[in-house]
Amino acid sequence: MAFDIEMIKAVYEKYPARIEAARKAVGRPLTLTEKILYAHLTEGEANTAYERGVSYVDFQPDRVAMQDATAQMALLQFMQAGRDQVAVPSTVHCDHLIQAEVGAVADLTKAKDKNREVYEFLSSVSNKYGIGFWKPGAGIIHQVVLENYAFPGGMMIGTDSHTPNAGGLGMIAIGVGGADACDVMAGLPWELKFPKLIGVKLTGKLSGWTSAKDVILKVAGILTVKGGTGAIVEYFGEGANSLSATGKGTICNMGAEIGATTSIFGYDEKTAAYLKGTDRADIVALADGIKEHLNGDDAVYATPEKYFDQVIEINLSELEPHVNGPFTPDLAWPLSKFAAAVKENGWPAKLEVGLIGSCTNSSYEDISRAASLAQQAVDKKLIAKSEYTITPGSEQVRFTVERDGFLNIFDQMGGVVLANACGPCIGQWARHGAEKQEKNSIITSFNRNFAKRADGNPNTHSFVASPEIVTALAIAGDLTFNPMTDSLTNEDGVQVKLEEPSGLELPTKGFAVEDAGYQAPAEDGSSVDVIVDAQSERLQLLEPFAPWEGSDLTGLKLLIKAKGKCTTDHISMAGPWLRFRGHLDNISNNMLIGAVNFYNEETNKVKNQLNGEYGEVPAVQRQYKQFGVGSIVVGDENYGEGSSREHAAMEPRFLGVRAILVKSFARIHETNLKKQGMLALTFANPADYDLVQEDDNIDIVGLDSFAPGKSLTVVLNHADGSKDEIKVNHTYNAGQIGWFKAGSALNLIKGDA
Ligand code: MIC
Ligand code: SF4
Repeated sequence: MAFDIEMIKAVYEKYPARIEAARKAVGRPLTLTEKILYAHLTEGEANTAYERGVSYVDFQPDRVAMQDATAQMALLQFMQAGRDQVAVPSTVHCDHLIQAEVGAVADLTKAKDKNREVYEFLSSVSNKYGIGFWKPGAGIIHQVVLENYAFPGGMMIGTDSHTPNAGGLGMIAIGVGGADACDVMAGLPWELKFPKLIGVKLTGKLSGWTSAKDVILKVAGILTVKGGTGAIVEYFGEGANSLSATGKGTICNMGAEIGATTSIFGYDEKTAAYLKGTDRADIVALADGIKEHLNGDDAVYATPEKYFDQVIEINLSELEPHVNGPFTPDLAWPLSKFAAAVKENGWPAKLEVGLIGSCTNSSYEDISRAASLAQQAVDKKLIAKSEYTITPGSEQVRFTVERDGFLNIFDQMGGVVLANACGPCIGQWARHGAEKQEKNSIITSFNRNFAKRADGNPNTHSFVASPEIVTALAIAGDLTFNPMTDSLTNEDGVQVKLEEPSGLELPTKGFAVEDAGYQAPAEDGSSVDVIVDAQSERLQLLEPFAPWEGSDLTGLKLLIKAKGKCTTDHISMAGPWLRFRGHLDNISNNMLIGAVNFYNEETNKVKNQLNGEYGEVPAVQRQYKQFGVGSIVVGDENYGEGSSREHAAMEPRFLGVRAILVKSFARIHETNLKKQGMLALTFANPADYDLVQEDDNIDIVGLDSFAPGKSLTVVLNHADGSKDEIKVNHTYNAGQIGWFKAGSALNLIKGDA
């Protein structure tokens, strides 16, 4: 489990020379983001001044992390790549497949039994190829990575969109699809379009009810769910240095909700304290040696407008607690305005459940501050009106907060401790009564709140706030309660107020754990067998996708024109479908079932153009496949927002969809489509979305001269014999066009194995 100090040393050794060369190449002071990126160029890449938002650059990440729901597909691809061992330190974390029902112990036992086949597969592949394996119960990927592997100035990719959590410790950590992870584990460079840079200057200091979570809730309100697309967000200023390392992690984690490539903080005393607290003083010793490279240059932070593409300033001393939602994480309400919003919009004011923890907010600081409120509830004879759950992010945190008495306090307040796993955050929640689809409200300290995400009920209004606010609102059982101003009536009929929360950034007695849940791989895994049962409904070996046939694509049927928000949760739903993440054929039965059909405003009901009847999206598409008819999916803005799950790209590819044509894409999803050999296209004129009609037969013309920067033509042949010819754009570079032609990126790697 030990992090690789030799690897970190080797990374740091490269820093001075590389930073000097980079500074020379760009001819000006550097941001922290640029330093880390330039320090991680592949050996062959000359230091040139890369153009932000334009140049594709090859990087050499130091680590790869995968979680169980995405690792299955990543590793099924890696198994085809023809390598004996992974080329960089990599880990697998079993966290997504554990369903929350009654409480940690029972739920974990049940999950181990139900998911045995998948865990055995992941554990044996890890063992064989030299990958560290974190067993179910060990914790959620991002928390375990923060505690064990993240280091300042490092670069990591992870098959989960919240991988940026490690930015709290000064690492460039980026969420990717499994195919990208597969490349890096196979020793290939990792390609990224050089990002734009957003600077967030933090001044002042947090106090009272406000916490680090409120910084990102506020930023989400400013930038919206697509405002960070293609950009890295760098935080700096005295306010940044005042935040705990785990608080910084929370902010970086939720940068995923604004579509940012990643977010990052510089190395400071809080980083060092957390590294020491998690038994990594030797990293501190090394980092101190190259300190000046682990922050942006002073000149950059003095006049940030000159160096960042956009600058936002937030004064922490004036920041109010926020509540964001429902249904989207960027609908930001300062606490003082939230009660009125609840009333005006008719959202259910009665709060059913408050859920704290998850990968976003389960640090020692979060738990201790929430527990200070729970303790007050007990002392002041307040009975929590809502149900209340606590999801620890790792066994180390859980063990420590239990030792320090916090779990006992939650217990007295009626809270239920769930397993160290994703649970309700990803719809792994057997919420009793959810099937009745009643209108209700919940509030979480998680990061996402898309419709149906937590419990499958489209009428659950889910809000996001800090663990402190979640706890206070759960005690009140009322969304319109403002703990800063309002009182509550206790069991004796007395009016009482909750005092400001208080807590500790790090445990005074240090962290402790009995069994962290780590399994090291075999030194030599060549004799380890990986077994995939051909009859399995959960795992299926992959068959390569067919290469491009060499001609234009004509006569494509419109499968669906998706209206409005179409996240990866709409394209490939999680919750009950997580069980099929290792079986492409079976999981394809959820393809686009959550997307809203533009023509009838319904989900999972599209016109089958072969017989004119309406059917479920996967079934209609399977019929097109059966008859060898290609199809196309049309979508709106920020298509594929949210998760890194490449199933959202592989399912349409597998079922014979030939192209996805949208107003704009979310970054990870666009790359996932390209990797799987799919055409990912955008309307040159977004208004052309309106020209697409339900019965269209669609041609994509110009593929014989498919080239970087050159638009293609789409012909919409309408049912009445008329047609529209429109221009569509793409962002494929030469290498990516190679993936399209070969049928997938993997087909090319195999070729050179
Ligand atoms: C999520 O938060 O949506 C997930 C589940 O962690 C996903 C990964 C997945 O779909 O497996 C993510 O964020 O990438
Ligand atoms: Fe798990 Fe939720 Fe974090 Fe995703 S956001 S890794 S589902 S806890």
